[in-house]
Amino acid sequence: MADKNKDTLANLLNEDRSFPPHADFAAAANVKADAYEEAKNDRLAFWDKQAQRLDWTKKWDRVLDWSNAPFAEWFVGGELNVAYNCVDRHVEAGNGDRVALYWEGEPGDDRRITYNELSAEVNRAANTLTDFGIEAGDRVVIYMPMVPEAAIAMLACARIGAVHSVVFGGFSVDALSDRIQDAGAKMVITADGGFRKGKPSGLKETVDAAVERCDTIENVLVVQRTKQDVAWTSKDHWWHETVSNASSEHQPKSFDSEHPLFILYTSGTTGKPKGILHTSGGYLTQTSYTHHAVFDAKPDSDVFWCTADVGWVTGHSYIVYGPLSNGATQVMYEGTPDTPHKGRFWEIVDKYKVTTLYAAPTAIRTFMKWGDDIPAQYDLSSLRLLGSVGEPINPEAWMWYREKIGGGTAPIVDTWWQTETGSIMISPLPGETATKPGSAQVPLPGISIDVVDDDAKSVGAGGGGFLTIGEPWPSMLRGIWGDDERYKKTYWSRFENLYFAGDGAKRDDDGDLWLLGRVDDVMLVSGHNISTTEVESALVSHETVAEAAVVGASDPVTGQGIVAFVIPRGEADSSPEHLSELRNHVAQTLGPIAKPRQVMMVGELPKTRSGKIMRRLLRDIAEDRELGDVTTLQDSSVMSRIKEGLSTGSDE
Ligand code: 6R9
Repeated sequence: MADKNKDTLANLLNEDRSFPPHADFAAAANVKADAYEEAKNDRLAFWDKQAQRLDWTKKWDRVLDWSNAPFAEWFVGGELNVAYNCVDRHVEAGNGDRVALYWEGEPGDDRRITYNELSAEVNRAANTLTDFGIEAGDRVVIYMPMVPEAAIAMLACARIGAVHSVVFGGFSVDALSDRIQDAGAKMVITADGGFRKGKPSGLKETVDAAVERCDTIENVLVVQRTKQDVAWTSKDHWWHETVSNASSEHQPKSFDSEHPLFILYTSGTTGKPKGILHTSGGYLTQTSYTHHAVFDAKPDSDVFWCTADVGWVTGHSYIVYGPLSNGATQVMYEGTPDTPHKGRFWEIVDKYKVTTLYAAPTAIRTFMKWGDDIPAQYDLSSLRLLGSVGEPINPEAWMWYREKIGGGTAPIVDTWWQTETGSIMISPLPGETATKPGSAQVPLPGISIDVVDDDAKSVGAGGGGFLTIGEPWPSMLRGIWGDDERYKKTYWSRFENLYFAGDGAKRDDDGDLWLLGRVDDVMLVSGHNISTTEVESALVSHETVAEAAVVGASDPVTGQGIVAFVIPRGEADSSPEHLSELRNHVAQTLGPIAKPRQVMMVGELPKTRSGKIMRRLLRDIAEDRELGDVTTLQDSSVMSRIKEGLSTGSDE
């Protein structure tokens, strides 16, 4: 480094707004300040207590075995059935008539499924899987649109101890067949297609092509959703001709707490996707507890809506396992937010009187761009709590969410976690924490997080560095499927005895945590490590900017220069004066070191299916290189549109 800058990651952004929960919310909150104290006094006793939220057929002997670190075992010796916990026990408790899922199709068709009905359908599906020869431990790949059968298929696997691996319904033949092969799956559950952007979008043909390359697949179960024409092979079976005719009686077996529950592939930054492995008892304990604590879940009055796709970990933990283990009533929506019109989400909130909405910053920024008048046309007064996940939420977008969606009163929980962590790790407690726009704030009770420098030393208030997790947690990944060495190397080798999450973070003067993006994306400008998040948030705080992505492009003078890609809020103004104003705005907000070398106006940004900006591809553009791997893009044609429409402003 050119100068003696000691900070691992610069801390540039200051935010002093803070919003305590209102008194009524605080008084009725599920979890209060004493939980932190309790967990601090005895972390394992705290998790022992949370595991009792579930019904176990055999009690565990030990809460944690960490003797084979970094391979954890939680609730050792305990046995349970995950699907029983998510379905049957609510029926047995007398809540069979409660709606489990309000499902809304994109074209406007809808279904309501009670816990009684969910139980019968999960049982039928479990019997069908067994008829197809699926046994405990076998892998089943689920490649589905957002229909109730996706959740039912997951629960049916869990019920018989089969390991599901959900693959995003938008992935290509290559991506699907790689995952089937890596998991050694015996069966695929899919659909003819799903409705997206106003038309049927086929899935079956992708499965056909993938299955041709995978001889481990014996049967393919197909839900009929769009009724489009599909090719048929001897391995194919319609859901409505098999599952619908199966018995609705099924006796659940108990499985070991450490029995594998699912594999979920994450792309990682490079190379072969990693099959993140999760097991049963610990995973369900923490998803159940966090849904209860972070979303203040009141199952007899709340309507919870997590807008994630089931193919993302967020859909696993906060559509399926967390909420259903708590007996929640939920909304599930098939389609895109702008079909048939841009008020679709708010129409759904209004229709089902949604109380708790959990969405990604990318969606919130898009709504902000579409304008305040759209949500204003709907009655959103049922909303009492809002959540955010997937990326840092810019303070400006946070304020908009609070004011325009939350009526200026609903608390916002900004929840940090990963596929690997299985459940939420850092978040405000909505009845306790005075929330700050843009900060995920504090580790949940029972979770130990630290921000450290290169030498693994805590950075303290005001410092920036690497986000790490100190102690094992119940829903942690148990490894990478088939590759123990890669697990150790990826997560446990950077710092001794610390899990390294790959994210940068800082602590503010109150000790609250601010996530700063992936450390791979950090920009090195004149010897200072500058996070993408802070520069992007500074840009979004300008009234003309809806969304921004910044990257470091190599620069002969400064090492790297900051190049910003900006989506305008209203009419695009790419005049040199305006672009220069944006650059100066960043310099004024964060200091001259963070001033972008160049600002480009774009119509869209390259994103993954869960809405994360793929900065690596923008770096290729900024450095005028050929594009790298684009297979995990949500929309693979976006890059050429961005390149065509570039309008640039800089001093040069
Ligand atoms: C749940 C999920 C994990 C990565 C994570 C981080 C980013 C997620 C965030 C956040 C800032 C938040 N991330 N939530 N960054 N604030 N509230 O997104 O899992 O798809 O595995 O991604 O997402 O960079 O490391 P996954």
